[in-house]
Amino acid sequence: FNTNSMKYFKLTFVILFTASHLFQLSYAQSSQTSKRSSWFRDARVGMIVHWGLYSIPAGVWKGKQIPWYGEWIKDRASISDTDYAKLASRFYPEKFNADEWIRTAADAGMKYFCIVTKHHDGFCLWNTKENNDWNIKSATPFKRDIVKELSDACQQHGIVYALYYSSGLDWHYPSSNWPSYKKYYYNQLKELLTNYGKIGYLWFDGEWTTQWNAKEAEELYNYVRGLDPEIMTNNPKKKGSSAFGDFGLDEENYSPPASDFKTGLWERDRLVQYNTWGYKSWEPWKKSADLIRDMIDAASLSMNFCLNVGPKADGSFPPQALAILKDFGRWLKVNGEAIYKTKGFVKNISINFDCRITQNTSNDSVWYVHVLKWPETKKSIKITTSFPITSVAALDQSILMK
Ligand code: JFZ
Repeated sequence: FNTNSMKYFKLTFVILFTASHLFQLSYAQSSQTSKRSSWFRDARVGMIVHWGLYSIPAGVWKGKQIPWYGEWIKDRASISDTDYAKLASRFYPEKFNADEWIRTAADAGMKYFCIVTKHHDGFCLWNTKENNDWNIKSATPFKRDIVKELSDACQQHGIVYALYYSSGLDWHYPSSNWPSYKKYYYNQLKELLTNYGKIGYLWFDGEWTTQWNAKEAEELYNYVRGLDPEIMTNNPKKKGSSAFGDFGLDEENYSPPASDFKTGLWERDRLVQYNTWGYKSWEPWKKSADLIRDMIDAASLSMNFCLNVGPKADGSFPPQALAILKDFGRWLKVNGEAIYKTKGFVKNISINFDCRITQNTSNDSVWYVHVLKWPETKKSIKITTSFPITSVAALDQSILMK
């Protein structure tokens, strides 16, 4: 090398590095305002469903209540591969009706619907060609392609369809053999992104596993955007961050600090039962009012709110979940204007009460004040603004939250 070629080499290297860095940044930044994410920013409310073989034991194994997430029961109760595989031959959800599920979601005010296509147990809810012994078609007597039926129903009801996929963690396909696993899961993602209609976002999971790293995550993101340039994904490097990919997740039990929500797009996920995403027969249920307050708080931080429901093994929604969904529907029917197509982080308004404020995205001069707990009779709510208010109106006279 003479000094000239050395300089040239170094310079080339620096330029390439900067370029790829800028490329990622422009992806991340553009998603906050781009047309690609407009459905996500407008929607504000969605639903995610964890449903699979783990819904059969529903949190109980050999007569014992197994703590923690129901979808983790194979791990938490140390169930052998053989015993777990036996669940597949029992999976026959005779009450499953995609149209009914999506109608229920739409009536509850949900604008998007995410299905767990493959959780950590590796079992696939669609007819994959990549896995011949461990999918709904090959391993269960049910045989119907659930991912397809839900896709059709979402299209029918005008609901955005989204997919969760455990990319980093698979107890069935040994991800310890990374090159082989990678080929396998890349092919599966291609199936999911080509055969199931328009997909709003892909939710990756399992980024804490040993084989996972930043390079794999970036490659994955570019691969998926290559298959569908319009798609959004959560951050495949770290779920609880919006620094990469298109949005970050504020998952129950794993909330990032509130200051993080100021940049990037976010989805807050909350559970209808405590400590489980998959249905558990014995886990207590939350109150609708608390979940609705969570949703309002999310909207006031410009975040989406996604409600998780775990259907029963027979394909029906538990009655407690249906009651919560009904409350969401009733509330959003009256107050939806203050949630959908709004933004948060409203400045220049202060209130002497426990309130959250949202602002109409298409009309900046409309604000919504959400009173989380209605004041006792004699107290009054004082709103102070740095600008004159021309009119004040209530969206609702009767109050659901007691
Ligand atoms: C993961 C899954 O393990 C869980 O079963 C569920 O599907 C949920 C949506 O995602 O749960 C985790 C696990 C680890 C973290 C967050 C969520 N984490 O370390 O931030």
